[in-house]
Amino acid sequence: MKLSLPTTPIAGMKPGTSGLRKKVAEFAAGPYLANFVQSVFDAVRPAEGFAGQTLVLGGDGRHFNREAIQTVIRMAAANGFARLLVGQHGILSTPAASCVIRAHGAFGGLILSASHNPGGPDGDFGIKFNAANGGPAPERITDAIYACTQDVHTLHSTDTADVDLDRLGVTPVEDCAVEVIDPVADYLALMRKLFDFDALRALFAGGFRLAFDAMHAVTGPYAQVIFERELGAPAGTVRNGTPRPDFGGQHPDPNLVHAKALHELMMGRDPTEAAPDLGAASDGDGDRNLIIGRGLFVSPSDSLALLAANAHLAPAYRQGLAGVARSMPTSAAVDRVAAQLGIPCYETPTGWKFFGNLLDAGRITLCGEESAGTGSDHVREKDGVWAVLLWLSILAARGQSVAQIVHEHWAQYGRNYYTRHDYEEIEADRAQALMRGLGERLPPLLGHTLAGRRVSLVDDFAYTDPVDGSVSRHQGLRLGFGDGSRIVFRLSGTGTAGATLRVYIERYEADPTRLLLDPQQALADLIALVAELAQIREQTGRLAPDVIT
Ligand code: VG1
Ligand code: CO
Repeated sequence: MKLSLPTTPIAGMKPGTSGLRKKVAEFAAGPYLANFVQSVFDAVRPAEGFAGQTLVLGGDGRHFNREAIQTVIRMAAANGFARLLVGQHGILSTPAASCVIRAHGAFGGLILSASHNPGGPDGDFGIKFNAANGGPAPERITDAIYACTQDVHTLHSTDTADVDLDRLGVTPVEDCAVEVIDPVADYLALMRKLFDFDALRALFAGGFRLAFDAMHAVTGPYAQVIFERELGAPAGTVRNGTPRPDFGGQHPDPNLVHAKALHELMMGRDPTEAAPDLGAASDGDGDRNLIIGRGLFVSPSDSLALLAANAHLAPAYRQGLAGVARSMPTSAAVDRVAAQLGIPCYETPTGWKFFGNLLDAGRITLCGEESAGTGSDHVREKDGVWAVLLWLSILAARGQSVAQIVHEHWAQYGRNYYTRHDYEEIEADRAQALMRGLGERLPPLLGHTLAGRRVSLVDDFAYTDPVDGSVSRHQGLRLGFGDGSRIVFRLSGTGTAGATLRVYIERYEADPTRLLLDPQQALADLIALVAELAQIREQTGRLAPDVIT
């Protein structure tokens, strides 16, 4: 029986960089989740309702995933959807959800994930709405959802029993056909179209070794099917491949701190195993990729540039790229490739939702972020496993090591030395004060010389979407120098405790004798300048960043 349940609005449900993320305890309390889900439906419901429409549903398997899915199933049915496609065991990686939405002409999807945030009962939970193009809702929609959360008074649900998420097949819930689907099938079919699986099978048959760390998160099933079953990589290629609600007690953020074991292995510091040819890892919901060659970490910004320069080696991109895009704090390495290729390069605010219009309009084929996200027009999300397949395709075609390819790239284009320093869980007030202080101190520096460089740009980045003209302001404080160096400050929009300050530092080097420095050394003078300008130690008490990438 359908139920209409009264509720009252709950404050603070404003979606951030990528959906709404809160502590599990907050999400699981009372009608919190239901209020948000109802608000999404209220915000996106067409005049004719959801009759005949399909909704895609799945998550990254973290704590509270299964319970949340049952709640959403009942609410989607009561709100009038005709059909629900739910990943078996409640699993759908973010890129796979995007793929399923597109493959089945769905109205949209709800993805249950807090992505790279910690999981488990004390960790984080999250939810985001993706539209019919398969991409994260643009700000126009997330603003509308937020407005609805402040005015939600009735929850539509049912009193039906839980759907068995482990068994493939269709279960009716009220008038809605709830179909539990294989979460890998559509995605695998798409990857087969984009890449030459025979060439990749030959690569592995020739003894190529990949270490893929799924971090006990959602990519395990995808990576096992694709790398081990389809491409013949030996068993054990995929590590930590079983999704766990607590991610095995680890933090599913593929960076050098949380993927330390993989990094040690690739640097040849694991006494039990020789370094493989390629090391890769993904995050909680499978949209990020970490790439490490034998003895060489590839920064995500460099990886984006390298993929852009070599994408034509994979069948899907043989015709070349229409254009590329990167988020503002991502290094300008890809800009150099775009200039060489004679294609446009767009600079967007942080967060995948800003790439959607460019992809839909066919203006770009490839895009990425410094935070280990890379993707293309095959879906409307960043895609970790796809990025590894593209890297493998390039390695197979060129027959060189990761290090050789990277070094040749730097020799041709020069190197954008790059680092990101994260200060996590700073008290929110202090972080705001620090940003306010910077907002006041930076503008008068225009035209001055700092660290031997002339300050040529100071602003708070604003973006005008070239497709729909929408404007997004306050996307990060930028300090640019005449020689192309940059420092960017912004506060994270994905955290759930306090505030995280991200400082992005970049410098371009063309001198062929100075391409192999340690980035922290190569950027030392700019890093010292950051300390002086931002007064991080004085304002936060922090002596060093929590994470350096
Ligand atoms: C971070 C990254 C951003 C990324 C976002 C979602 O956002 O910086 O580039 O798009 O996470 O990634 P923020 O606001 O914390 O800097 V994921 O893998 O959490 O969906
Ligand atoms: Co993610």
